[in-house]
Amino acid sequence: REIEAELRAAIQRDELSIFFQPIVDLETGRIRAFEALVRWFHPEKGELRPDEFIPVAEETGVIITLGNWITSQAAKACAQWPEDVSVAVNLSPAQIRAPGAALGIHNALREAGLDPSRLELEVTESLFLDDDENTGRFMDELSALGVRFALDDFGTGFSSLGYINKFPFKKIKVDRSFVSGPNVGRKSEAIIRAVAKMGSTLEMDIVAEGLETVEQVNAVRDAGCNLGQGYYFSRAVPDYLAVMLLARER
Ligand code: G
Ligand code: G
Ligand code: G
Ligand code: MN
Ligand code: NA
Repeated sequence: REIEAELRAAIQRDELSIFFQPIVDLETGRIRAFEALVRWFHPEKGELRPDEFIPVAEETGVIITLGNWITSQAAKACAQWPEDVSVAVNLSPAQIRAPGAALGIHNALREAGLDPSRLELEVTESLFLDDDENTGRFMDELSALGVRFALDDFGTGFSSLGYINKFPFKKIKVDRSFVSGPNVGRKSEAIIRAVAKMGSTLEMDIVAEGLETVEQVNAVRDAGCNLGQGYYFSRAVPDYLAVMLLARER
């Protein structure tokens, strides 16, 4: 496929870059982490969003090379931040199933000189539809090093309470469909509240995603979420702006 070759070349040509969106402590307002979000600045097509090329990368296997590169870049950026600020990287299912998957993560951490406890890996519910055993091994091995796992897009897939019970997640990211849109109301609020209660009992962080207004921030804080992410705080920004956001609050 043409886009596959283009994607491989794009990595070489430096057309990809990682942007960083802050994840904020809802009590203190301080940045606790940044989520790494990849962007492709195509010479002819302009800015391509991950939805437009991550699926191709997954189908063609390019995601392994691409994913290792992203983790590596994210770890290097994080190594420049204050020690209490982490970085979160999205993992595709294929990256976890690949032989030597954990090794790619180890290498990225070692190259960057980053403490594993500062890396968070985000996996979505759909990942767990197959391959339980590999997934468990991968997560246990990295958890033993101190890497933390977040269950992403919570509430969008098949119910994930079984995953929370079975796998060592430290964080739940409540999908933005619970924060804004047609399905937000008394029910969604009760669900967030229940998830947050469970999270605090299990000593997990609960992140509300897609926060765009102060009313939404207040609502999810009242419902018990301890972290928030969304345009209300900041969009994903280039690494030099991430550093400036951190400098401004310290
Ligand atoms: O960046 P955006 O804002 O458009 O992200 C869209 C989707 O692409 C999200 O679901 C996000 O998880 C995914 N995504 C963004 N960056 C990466 C990445 O580095 N790796 C993988 N596997 N998915 C990513
Ligand atoms: O699926 P995942 O959560 O990994 O990806 C995050 C996606 O959500 C990215 O596409 C990012 O740009 C987008 N996003 C981040 N904050 C907001 C927000 O406040 N509102 C909306 N609509 N999208 C957001
Ligand atoms: O660049 P970013 O990943 O933040 O954008 C995610 C998607 O949301 C894109 O499709 C973008 O056009 C759109 N978007 C960008 N800024 C905003 C915003 O402030 N509010 C909403 N609802 N959508 C936005
Ligand atoms: Mn994510
Ligand atoms: Na998400």
